[in-house]
Amino acid sequence: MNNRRLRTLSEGRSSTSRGPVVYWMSRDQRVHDNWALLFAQQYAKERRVPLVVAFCLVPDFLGATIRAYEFMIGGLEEVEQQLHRLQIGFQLFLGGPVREIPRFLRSERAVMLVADSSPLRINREWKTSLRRTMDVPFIEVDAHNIVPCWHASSKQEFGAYTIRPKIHRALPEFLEEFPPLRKHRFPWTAGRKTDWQAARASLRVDASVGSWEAPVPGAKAARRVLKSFLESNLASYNENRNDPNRRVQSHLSPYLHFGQISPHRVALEVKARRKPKASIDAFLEELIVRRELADNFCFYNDRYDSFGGFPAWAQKSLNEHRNDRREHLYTLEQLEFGRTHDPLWNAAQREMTTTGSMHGYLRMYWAKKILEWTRSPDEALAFAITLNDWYELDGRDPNGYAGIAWSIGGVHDRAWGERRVFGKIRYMSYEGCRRKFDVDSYIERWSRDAPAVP
Ligand code: FAD
Ligand code: FO1
Repeated sequence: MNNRRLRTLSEGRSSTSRGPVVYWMSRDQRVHDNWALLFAQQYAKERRVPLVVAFCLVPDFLGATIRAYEFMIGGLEEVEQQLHRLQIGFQLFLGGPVREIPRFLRSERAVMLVADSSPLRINREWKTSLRRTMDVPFIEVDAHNIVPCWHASSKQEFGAYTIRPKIHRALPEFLEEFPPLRKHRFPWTAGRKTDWQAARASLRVDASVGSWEAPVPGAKAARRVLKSFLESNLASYNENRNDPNRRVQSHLSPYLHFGQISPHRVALEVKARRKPKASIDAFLEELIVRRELADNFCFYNDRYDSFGGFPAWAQKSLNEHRNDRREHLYTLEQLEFGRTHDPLWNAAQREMTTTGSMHGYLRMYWAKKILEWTRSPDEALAFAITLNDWYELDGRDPNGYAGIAWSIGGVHDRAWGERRVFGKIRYMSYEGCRRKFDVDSYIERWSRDAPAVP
């Protein structure tokens, strides 16, 4: 494995213990195509010791509702079954990693801790606390990005145009086939089957979000979704991806968010198709460049979810327009229930609340209108993040924070012509949407079928 995918968080002391290597899984919730697990197995094999995957189920996470947790837990049940067949242990903890992981390492006399990587603050704070207590080597592996985030760039990038050449230069080195994960020859005998009912009962999350059309979770389902995209929609992706009525996008983002499928695997499969080039290039631009740009933003900018994280030109311009008169002002509740004067916005909100996923093109319009209809850019940002993280199955993700910061705060964008409330932030209009797609059909679709939000 390419050692640039990992970094040492703590040297620790080497020990002669026969205890396991522990992979603390968090962002990359899959067994196959997972560089963190592959690295952990390689080390466990060299030491001739068992390998255990530990997952810490926290009772609440950044506003996630029961929908997101159900999707995640469904995927984790599959992880446990697959690991069992490979003689790799699985241990679920009901509680945070800062308490659970050091205890587990001590009780098992573990020889190493391996973690996957996420640029979100909560994940980094967990790691900072864990480092302090660690007396075995603690290794972080970027199993989510194709080009490891710390290797792609050493600073916050201005936009896609600055990170794109760096990523494209590094792809030949990193976009390689995965080796297989093997049946582990040194089984961990202390494990017991997980009580998933107890796990569900331990959650303290909002369960009142109403019924919805839940996608099937897990790695196998993710493969089916990918297959169907490759066969039916990839060919017209370039032409139709911005039309919310055609629904040609991959619908992979919830699986990617929870790590149930690796972006690296998706890229390999898409590249293998070879044709049509325009669609393949357009899709890989989103999957690799835009997605890894979002990770770069959160990795190097601690204020990725606040006004202070916007570029200086955007802060200045938005500040100059703070006192502009707003034609419409809505509360969080009015927005949540889609009670604005704009039927397109209400329909998009309904698509999100009923399916857990709004079409990508409308996400931009949706967030920009929140800027237009709230009292300040800070309030707009807070409302957009709250709604996105409550309802989107793929929410609570660097892509979400970057997408919202792009829409409201000009992140990764440039200054545009000055206008009321927006200042120099790029504007989007209802009429502009009309020119792009059949707005009436979209409104009709999401007013007719959608059950009411409770
Ligand atoms: P496809 O078009 O099939 O794209 C494939 C993959 O490429 C996506 O799954 C995603 O991983 C990546 N991708 C696509 N567009 C972008 C983009 N603009 N930026 C970064 N990566 C991208 N994405 C999330 O994953 N979670 C979010 O919470 C989220 N919130 C957003 C909020 C706003 C306001 C905006 C403007 C964008 C947001 N996005 C978010 C990015 C994008 O809209 C979604 O990733 C995409 O719509 C998901 O659908 P898909 O998987 O069918 O996409
Ligand atoms: N990561 C964990 O390690 N434990 C959890 O209990 C957990 C819950 C969770 C719920 C919703 C969600 O969207 C993400 C969640 N994650 C959890 C984190 C996730 O796997 C990612 O690391 C981050 O969201 C970054 O993409």
